Amino acid sequence: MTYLRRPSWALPESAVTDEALFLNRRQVLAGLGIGTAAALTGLPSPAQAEAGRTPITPPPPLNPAFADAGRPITGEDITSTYNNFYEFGSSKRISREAQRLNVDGWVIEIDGLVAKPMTIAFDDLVKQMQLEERIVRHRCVEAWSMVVPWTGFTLSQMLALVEPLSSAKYVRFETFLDPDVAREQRASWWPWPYTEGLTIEEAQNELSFMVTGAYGKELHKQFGAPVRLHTPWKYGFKHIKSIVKVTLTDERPVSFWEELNDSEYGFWANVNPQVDHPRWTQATEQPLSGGDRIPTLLFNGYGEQVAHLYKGMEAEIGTRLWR
Ligand SMILES: Nc1nc2c(c(=O)[nH]1)N[C@H]1C(S)=C(S)[C@@H](COP(=O)(O)O)O[C@H]1N2
Ligand SMILES: [Mo]
Repeated sequence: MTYLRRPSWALPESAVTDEALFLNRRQVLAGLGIGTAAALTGLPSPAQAEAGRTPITPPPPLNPAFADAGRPITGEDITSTYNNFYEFGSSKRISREAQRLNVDGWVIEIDGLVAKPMTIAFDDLVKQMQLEERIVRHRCVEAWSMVVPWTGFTLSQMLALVEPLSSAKYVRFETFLDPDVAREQRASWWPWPYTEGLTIEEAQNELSFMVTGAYGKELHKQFGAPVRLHTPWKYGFKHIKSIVKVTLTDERPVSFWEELNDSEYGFWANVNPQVDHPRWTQATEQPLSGGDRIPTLLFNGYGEQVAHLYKGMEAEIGTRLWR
């Protein structure tokens, strides 16, 4: 695919500036006793943004290993109106625009180096998976963070369905491509569709989660309905939304952000407070709920589960391996 370099105004750096302004405004409003920023900015109200998603019944059990994220859950009104979903625009305020997404009859293709490739309706896939709820931390590379109760199933369960061959070394994910629905996909400077990738070992790890719900409801469209990835030890851009295709391969996939700028958004993207982004510090982060910045943790605090995956790569800490 050919595309032009994205214009400088679309750089995430400007988004970071917006973010700081937004958070300050929230704090100011909170100080004045005025509810959410949305009330004054003409942005979608929480009720509008959350509309249309029905509660999941019966509620899937909370996995006791993920019952406490060590920080409070971030309000749904905040997380559902402050999103990164560039298909619908490069601002954080895409929750209303994202309601254009139609998830009825969603189909997922799973192919590549597998014994049983399949094209499966999302509804049929979910019925075969054991669902659970997990409360986990999310750290965006732009240095904001949140805690969300997601529901979904482990990626390893889904991979077991298709029986990966021993030659499969990586898993590549792809988001839908539909410029009529997602109008930013008409802009040629982005390498659409959005893609991401993991090693097979990362994909098989218990932390790699296919998210199909949030806050006890079917997944909000702006969160990447009907299904998105969550790998909580990695920066948020790995958490690809609205997945239509999963391919097992022996070649390391080049992801959307890596293709745009591999010196800032590498393949590994493990959260590491010691390796700054070229344009800002990663030592601390701003919770979306407001308040003071807090220290960022190595692997976002999930090292116990995943550090072993990177044994032997220690010498390269500080290089792009860890970005
Ligand atoms: N398809 C797609 N997936 C995506 C993105 C995107 O723009 N398009 N943004 C990523 C980034 S940078 C982050 S931080 C998270 C944001 O998830 P949230 O909006 O649910 O908080 O989604 C990730 N997944
Ligand atoms: Mo992000």
